Amino acid sequence: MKTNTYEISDANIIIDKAPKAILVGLMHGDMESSKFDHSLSELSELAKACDLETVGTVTQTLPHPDHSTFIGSGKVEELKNLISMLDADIIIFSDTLSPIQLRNLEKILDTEVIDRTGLILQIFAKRARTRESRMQVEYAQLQFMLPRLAGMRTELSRQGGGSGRLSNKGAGEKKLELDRRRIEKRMAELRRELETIERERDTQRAKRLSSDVPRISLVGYTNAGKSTLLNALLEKSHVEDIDNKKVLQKDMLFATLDTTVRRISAPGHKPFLLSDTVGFIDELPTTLVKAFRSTLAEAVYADILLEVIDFSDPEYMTHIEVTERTLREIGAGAIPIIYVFNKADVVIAGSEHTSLEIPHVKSGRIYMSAENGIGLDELMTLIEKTLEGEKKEATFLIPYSDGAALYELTSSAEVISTEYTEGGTKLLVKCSMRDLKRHENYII
Ligand SMILES: Nc1nc2c(ncn2[C@@H]2O[C@H](COP(=O)(O)OP(=O)(O)OP(=O)(O)O)[C@@H](O)[C@H]2O)c(=O)[nH]1
Ligand SMILES: [Mg+2]
Repeated sequence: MKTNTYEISDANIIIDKAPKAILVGLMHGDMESSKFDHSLSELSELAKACDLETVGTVTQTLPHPDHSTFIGSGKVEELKNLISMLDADIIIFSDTLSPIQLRNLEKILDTEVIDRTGLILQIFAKRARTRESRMQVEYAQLQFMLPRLAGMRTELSRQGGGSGRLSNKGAGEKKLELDRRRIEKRMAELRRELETIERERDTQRAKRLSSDVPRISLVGYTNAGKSTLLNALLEKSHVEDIDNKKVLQKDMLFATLDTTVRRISAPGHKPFLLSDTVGFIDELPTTLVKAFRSTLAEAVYADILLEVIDFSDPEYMTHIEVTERTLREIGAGAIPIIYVFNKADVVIAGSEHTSLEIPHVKSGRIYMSAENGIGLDELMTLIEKTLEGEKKEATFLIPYSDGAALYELTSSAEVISTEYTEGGTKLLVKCSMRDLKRHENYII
C-alpha cells in the first residue's frame, strides 16, 4: 500500500492509496473476442479483489505468444511508456507467464509483473483466515514459486525478500530468500500439518455423516450468491444468535475461502445441513485446487449439490462448464445437482428471459433470487423431492457385532422388512445413496 501523509495544520492525515495496475491481455490462437473481453473484465475484478486500482489496459493480437516477453517487443516499449505516464506500480498479465517471460518483463519494465495465477494466489493469501486455509495458501504459493526459482537466486537475494508491492508477509518476505531445499522442507512440514488437520476434519465429518440429516453443499462460480443463499435460508430457519451464524456475502471475487456448515430447519420443511465453500473460477490454478482439495472435499460428501449460477451474468453458461469441470476434478462429478439460477431478479436487456416470472421451477432447476428471498420455499421443496427421488431399495445383511451400522441404517433409511438370520440382521430398506455407500460392504 502507498501511504501518503499530508500535514494540515497540527493534524497528520494519512491517506491510503491503492497501488495502480495496468492489465495486459493477448488475444492469440483461435480465442473468440467476446471471451477475450470477458477474461479482461474478470481480470480487472480480480485486481479489485486484491485491492489494486486498474488504471489502464494494453491489448495485442498475435498468432502465438512471444517466447521471451509474451507480447511483442514493440508492445513492451508501449507498455513501458504507459507505466511512466500513469505512474503504475504493477503489471498484470491475463495469461500464465513462463518463468523466463516473467523475469525478462520485470527486467525490461523495471516494475513488478504478475500473471493471473499469481494474482489469484495473492487474493487467497490476503483472504485466508483459518489456520488451515493459511497453510493451504502458503503451500500453493511455494509450489508456484518452486519452478520460478531456477536461475533467480541472485535476483531474489538482491530483492532482499519480497520487497514487491504484493508480497505478503506469510509466504513472502522470509521465504523468498529461502533456497529450493528449504522451500521443499517447509512444504513437507505444511503437508504433515495439513494431513493432521484433515484427519481431525474426517472425524468431525464422520460424526456429521452418521446423523440422519441430509447434507447439501453450495457450489458454483465465485460471486454467484452462494453465501447470500446460505444466509437467506438461515433467516428462514429462525435460529438463535443468527448474526453470528451468518457468513460474509459481498460483491467481490473469492469473498469466501473457508468452509462453513450450518443446520437449516425452516418451518414446514425437513432439516438439512448446508455447507458453503470457496467459489470456482475459470483456470483456477491447479496448485490451488490441489491445496484446497480438503476444503473443497466438503462437496464430495454431499447428498445433493446446489449449483448456484449468476443468471444475470451473460457468461453464465461458461460458468456452468467451469464449475462442472472443477467438480469432476475434485471427485464430486457423480453427485446429483440442483441448478439454482440465482439473481433472476436482474433483467438482462435483450435477453430471452426478460419475461421470466420468479420463482420458476422446472425439472431440477429453479430460477430465484437469494438476495430478495424469492423462491426459498420452492427451493427447499425441490431439495426434498430430489432427496426422495434419489432413494434406492437395497438388502443389507448386518452382522450382530456391528450394532452401530444397524442403528445408523434403521434410523436414516425407510425399513421395508427385517429378518433375523444366522449371519446377522437382514434388512430390506429404501435408503439414500449416502447410506448405500456407507454400508456397501453389507449389501447382498
Ligand atoms: N441482484 C441480486 N444480487 C444478488 C443476489 N444474490 C446475491 N447477490 C449479490 O451478489 C454478490 C455476491 O454474493 P455472495 O453471496 O457473496 O457470492 P458467493 O457465491 O458466496 O461468492 P464467493 O464467496 O466470492 O465465491 C453480493 O453482492 C450479493 O449481494 C440476487 O438474488 N440478486
Ligand atoms: Mg461466498
